[in-house]
Amino acid sequence: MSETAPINQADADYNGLTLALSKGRILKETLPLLAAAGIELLEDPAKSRKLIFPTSHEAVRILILRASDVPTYVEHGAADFGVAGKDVLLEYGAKHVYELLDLKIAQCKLMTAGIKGATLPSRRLRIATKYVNVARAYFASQGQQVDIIKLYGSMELAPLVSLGDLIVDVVDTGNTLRANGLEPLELIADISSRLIVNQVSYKRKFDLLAPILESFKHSVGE
Ligand code: PRT
Ligand code: MG
Repeated sequence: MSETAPINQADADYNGLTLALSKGRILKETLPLLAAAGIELLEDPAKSRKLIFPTSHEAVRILILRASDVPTYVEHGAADFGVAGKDVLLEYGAKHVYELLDLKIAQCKLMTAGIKGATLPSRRLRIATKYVNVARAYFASQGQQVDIIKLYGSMELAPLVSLGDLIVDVVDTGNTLRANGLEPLELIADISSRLIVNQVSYKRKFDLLAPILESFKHSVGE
């Protein structure tokens, strides 16, 4: 491992490993796993407008993306590996990547939620969510046809202004639901973040990847 990162980490013909992460809780909870694998950010992404970050590991650079873009970068090989919530993988599908490891971080639950104590109407329900595919599949599995209203965020607001009868969202402490007079209803899936790897990179860059994967496995107790 060299003292300073080589300057070619931002080059288009970069030949090392590119790791895709998202800002926020995934970045925060992935940092200790990276440190254990000898990978440290040289700069704090929270204080930078950069999107490509060199690391202390000369063969690893990090991309900071929107959480929902991580599987796309890995699928297309723009990143060799990445960390993505299972909710994102379920929603956007990630058929062409290897889901190698449950990192057991950023844990939460995908749930339905609605106004506390409210009785649901007997007509076809309207579901406000950014998880349109997950929601459709879940209600179909319950034998229920629903209308989906696609949102990009702040799902908790929707039922309060009659935009939908229920929401589908990830819930951690439940504080956000409670603060808005909502309650969690049905569990759709337990969620944690997964390590995903591009299928070609897994073969071509196995020698570079293997020690990092081993370290991650060790860190999460597998
Ligand atoms: O924020 P952005 O639109 O860019 O994307 P994002 O919201 O998907 O990213 P981020 O960083 O917020 O979440 C990344 C991943 O973390 C998600 O894909 C989940 O796998 C996981 N995760 C774990 C969570 C939560 N816990 C969580 N609580 N993602 C979002 N939340 C939200 C939740 O929707 C609620 O609105 O946080 C809010 C607070 O939750 P409570 O229940 O603790 O109040
Ligand atoms: Mg968010």
